[in-house]
Amino acid sequence: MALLPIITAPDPRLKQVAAPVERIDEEVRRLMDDMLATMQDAPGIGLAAPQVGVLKRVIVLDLAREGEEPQPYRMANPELTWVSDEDASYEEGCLSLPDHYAEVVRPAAVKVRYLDHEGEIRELAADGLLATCVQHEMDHLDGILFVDHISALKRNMILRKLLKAKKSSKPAREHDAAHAL
Ligand code: GNR
Ligand code: NI
Repeated sequence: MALLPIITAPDPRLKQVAAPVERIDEEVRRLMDDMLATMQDAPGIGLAAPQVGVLKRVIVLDLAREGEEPQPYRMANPELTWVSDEDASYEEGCLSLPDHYAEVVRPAAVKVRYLDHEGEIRELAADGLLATCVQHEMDHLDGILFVDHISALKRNMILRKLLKAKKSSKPAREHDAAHAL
């Protein structure tokens, strides 16, 4: 299993709509496994393919804590088949918006239909953090980040800081790279 580099905002690839997977083959299975390894290493509880630069409708999730039995979900072409009327608010983070957090309101419970790593159609009923996380991951497939659900004021504050962080870290990396030659 390989660790894949995680893209951080701002990046145009995080704003694009990902394409459905046509069939679950070895390539998709490897992507799912590499994404799970990348997510666990980060560490995170979910990861969407666009975050590793692959514009396919593939997400992975695992809410198990360290020391607990892993509970990995591998999903291709996930679709919401039901959302609750009731909403819930969670403080969300995102590996593509490092070190920034905000309360996001979403449906409290959902049902998701998807293809698993064997190409079987499955349906997951989720509530709590799992419901939040699966909706957060599915948003990535449509180019939506959690900051798109909060006020423009908070969103722009976070995006400005990330842009600044990117600008100031780039020359430093080139400098390091030059010395490594
Ligand atoms: O690791 C993650 N934690 C998290 C916490 C609250 C709501 C959503 C998430 S998903 C995030 C990993 C990530 O960026 N997935 O796209
Ligand atoms: Ni995210």
